[in-house]
Amino acid sequence: MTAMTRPSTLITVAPTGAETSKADFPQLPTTLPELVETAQRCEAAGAALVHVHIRDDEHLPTLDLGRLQDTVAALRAETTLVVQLSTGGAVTDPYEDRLRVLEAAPESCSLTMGTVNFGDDVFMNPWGFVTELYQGTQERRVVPEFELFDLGQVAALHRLLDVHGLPFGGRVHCDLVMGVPGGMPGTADALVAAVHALPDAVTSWSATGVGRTTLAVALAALSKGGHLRVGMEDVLSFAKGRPVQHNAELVERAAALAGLAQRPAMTTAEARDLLQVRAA
Ligand code: KMH
Ligand code: ZN
Repeated sequence: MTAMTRPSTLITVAPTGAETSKADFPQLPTTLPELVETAQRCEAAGAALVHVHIRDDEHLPTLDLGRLQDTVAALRAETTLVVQLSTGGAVTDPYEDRLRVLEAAPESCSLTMGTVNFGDDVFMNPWGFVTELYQGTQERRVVPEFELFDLGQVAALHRLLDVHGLPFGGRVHCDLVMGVPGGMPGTADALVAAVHALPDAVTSWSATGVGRTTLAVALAALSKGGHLRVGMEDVLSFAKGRPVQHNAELVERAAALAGLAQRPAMTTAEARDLLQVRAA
């Protein structure tokens, strides 16, 4: 009998986001030293990729290019994590600032495949912006992670790949962002539907469930062979009545679930190979 080898699990940590305020949640990492400390602890706990939103001196979301460059440099110096900058930013960020994120030369960036209601706001990603950003990633050799908030965005990913070809590196990695009010629900049924609709060119996918959908989505993702994203961008409660104290707690739990599924957390070297990011 031959032993069956199971692939390992890419754990992405999204430690900060753009929506939660420092005043409401002081343990949110918003300064560069806090972000670096968080990244180091999360790497030790099993994370291989960090999805980064940064804040200014007032702890408000910013896409300031100098700060982004300093952040990429610090994370590269202090961790071996794959560094992914958010091009989503905050719902108020102008398109020009979101496009300029690529100038900070991350290995990876997020790229959302369409406009979606986002709670009481609207997260704007019209087709022209999506294609301009995608072509920018191809020119600058940045590996995009396609963020999919609903099934319509999966259809848009088919269209993008058909019209503009494969990303830099040749791999197609997606992240299902589930449970956002306005997007697809964070359920196993929705996850299965989205996974079945993915283009054949997709080589890997992760999923994250916002808020109380976090565990249902993580368990469904592992069952369907997907990878995991966790972090305080997406969830602030570890359990009912128990706020998250540190992003590493969420990574540790994700790594434990992946271990139970016999698909342990992958190393950062394995993540680089999976995503085919360019050499730093
Ligand atoms: N903050 C949201 C409006 C991304 O990082 O690309 C967008 C977001 C997605 O978080
Ligand atoms: Zn984000």
